[in-house]
Amino acid sequence: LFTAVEMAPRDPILGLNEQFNADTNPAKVNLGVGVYFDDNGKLPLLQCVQAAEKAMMATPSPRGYLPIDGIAAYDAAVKGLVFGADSEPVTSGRVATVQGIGGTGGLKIGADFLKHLKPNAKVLISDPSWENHRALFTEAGFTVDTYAYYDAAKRGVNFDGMLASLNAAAPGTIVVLHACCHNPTGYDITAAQWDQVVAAVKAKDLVAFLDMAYQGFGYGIAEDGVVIGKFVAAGLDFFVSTSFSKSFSLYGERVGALSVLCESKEEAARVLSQLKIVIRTNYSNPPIHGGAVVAAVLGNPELRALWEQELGEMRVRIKAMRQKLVDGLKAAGVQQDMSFITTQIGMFSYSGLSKDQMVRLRNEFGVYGTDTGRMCVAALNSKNIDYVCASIAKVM
Ligand code: PLP
Ligand code: TYF
Repeated sequence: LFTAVEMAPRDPILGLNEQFNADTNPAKVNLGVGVYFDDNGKLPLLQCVQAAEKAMMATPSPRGYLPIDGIAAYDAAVKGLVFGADSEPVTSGRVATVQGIGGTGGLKIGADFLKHLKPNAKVLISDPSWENHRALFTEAGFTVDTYAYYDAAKRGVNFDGMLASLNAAAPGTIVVLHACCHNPTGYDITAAQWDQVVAAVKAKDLVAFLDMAYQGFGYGIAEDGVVIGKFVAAGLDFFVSTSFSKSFSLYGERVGALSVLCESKEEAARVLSQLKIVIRTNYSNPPIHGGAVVAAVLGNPELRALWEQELGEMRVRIKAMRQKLVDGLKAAGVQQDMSFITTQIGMFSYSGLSKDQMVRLRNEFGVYGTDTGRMCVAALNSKNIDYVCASIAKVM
């Protein structure tokens, strides 16, 4: 039966993890996968999460099936975070939100629904993008192409190219946009540029699919959500996937969501009914724990404040590590101006290092980043920063 099955390539990022785990170099540093570690190199278990879990354990609840679209309080909390609790889309009831298995699950529910809705549409992702965007939309049956995004020479976004790509897209094309903290480059477009993107999406009748995997890691929860308001103000219907993997440090609980903004409450009810079919035929209904924790935190003013504080601490620490990286590289003798690292935002830095340099970093120094030169600055800390800087300086 399986003789003709070919060996599939490893996931480029998760494959690196395996290689890192097998590395015996005691000085090794994993800047490959996008995971936030604290200054002690530990994966945080947020205080707000611990407090919510403690309260949940004090009154243990039975584990019946959840509704297909998940915990109602969770879905409501997601709507509030994404659109604003008192926003018109939420109060008018024209947002359909379903709990998803991580942000990836939210993306896949949206992709499967879109395949029914627009079977012949093409999908555009940024060049480059999170690799799973291409794989996920391809597996959902779409032809996936790219829109211009990264400009290596300029160390920033090729915005004219991005706009030209969008303006050249056929009506109905699905455009996957990183709402904030672009993965992998770390370069976001400005608020004024977002206005132009929104205008292009509207003028060309494109379908926007916003991926929000890092809300709160850029400038703050509300600040990072500003782009959503721009699409709402333009009167567009669109998709938003949410991930709490990073913002709650709940990676393995697989907590995410999909929200679809519709024209009316009645339309949202019809869309929701279709999203439920996608879910029902894939995994029936989502797991309880992660969604219950997030709903408990977001639904309690004290815990929510604690979450915002802890998320703020992660955000501030990442920014401090960016500055330390710039300063450390200079001190280690790197001649080139590396200050672009502090103009990037979120968990990643596109370092501009070549594949050869990244391979040397890995093999000679045990410093792991992707072949594309992406490094997770959220995994730097006061103990490994000097070693990382010295290692990069040697390969440069
Ligand atoms: N979208 C982007 C841009 C990401 O970087 C990630 C990474 O985790 C995801 C989606 C998926 O998030 P999750 O781990 O919650 O599935
Ligand atoms: O880009 C990253 O590193 C994170 C983690 O298939 C990740 O988004 C990487 C690969 C993958 C799932 C998550």
